[in-house]
Amino acid sequence: MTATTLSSEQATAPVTLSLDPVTGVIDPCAKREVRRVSDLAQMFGDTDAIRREVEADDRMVYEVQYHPFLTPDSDLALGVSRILPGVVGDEYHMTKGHFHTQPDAAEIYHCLAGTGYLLLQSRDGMFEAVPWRPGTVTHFSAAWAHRVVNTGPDDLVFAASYHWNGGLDYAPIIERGFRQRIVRRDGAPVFVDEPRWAGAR
Ligand code: S6P
Ligand code: ZN
Repeated sequence: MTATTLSSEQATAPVTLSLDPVTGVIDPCAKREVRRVSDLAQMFGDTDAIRREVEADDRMVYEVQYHPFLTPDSDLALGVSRILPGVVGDEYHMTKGHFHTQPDAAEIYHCLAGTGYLLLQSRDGMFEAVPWRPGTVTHFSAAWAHRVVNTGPDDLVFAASYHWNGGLDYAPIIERGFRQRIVRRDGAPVFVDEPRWAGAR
């Protein structure tokens, strides 16, 4: 193999940042977003609980810190999400969930702290729930919508390595949701079928 030397024009300087696996804080952080109960009004199932929560204090469900490592030849990015423990109604806190619109926009999720599930679903309804604990790493292609659910007593923190320009499609999730929801029954997580998928194969 021949060694290749990049010219100064081709070379892009490496970038290093710090990530606290417990708090999910990254430094530097280019952008931070907070998602509250009202932002998830189309995702959680219990509309009365959503209304009560929004009228009370519309609390935070999760936050995401992003850092895109944009270079002339790469759009790789890091996103670190921290999902607080808790429920809305009896449904555990979770991310909205989305597909990527670019067919080659795969993603890797790394669980850093907390416990829960990664829900994966294809557009034609294949469904998988991956149990998650610190150290679990899951790769999925753009064919899979992805949502993380925190079923534990502590914050669930995970890092996402993905393509900044991969495109986000929330519409199928708003329309029909995932095939199963995770609810708290007698203090423990239980999977229940989503009625909008009833009768589907
Ligand atoms: C981006 C990646 C994550 C999520 C974040 C919030 O492709 O999957 O950074 O944006 O976990 O999830 P959501 O579903 O609210 O965008
Ligand atoms: Zn994604």
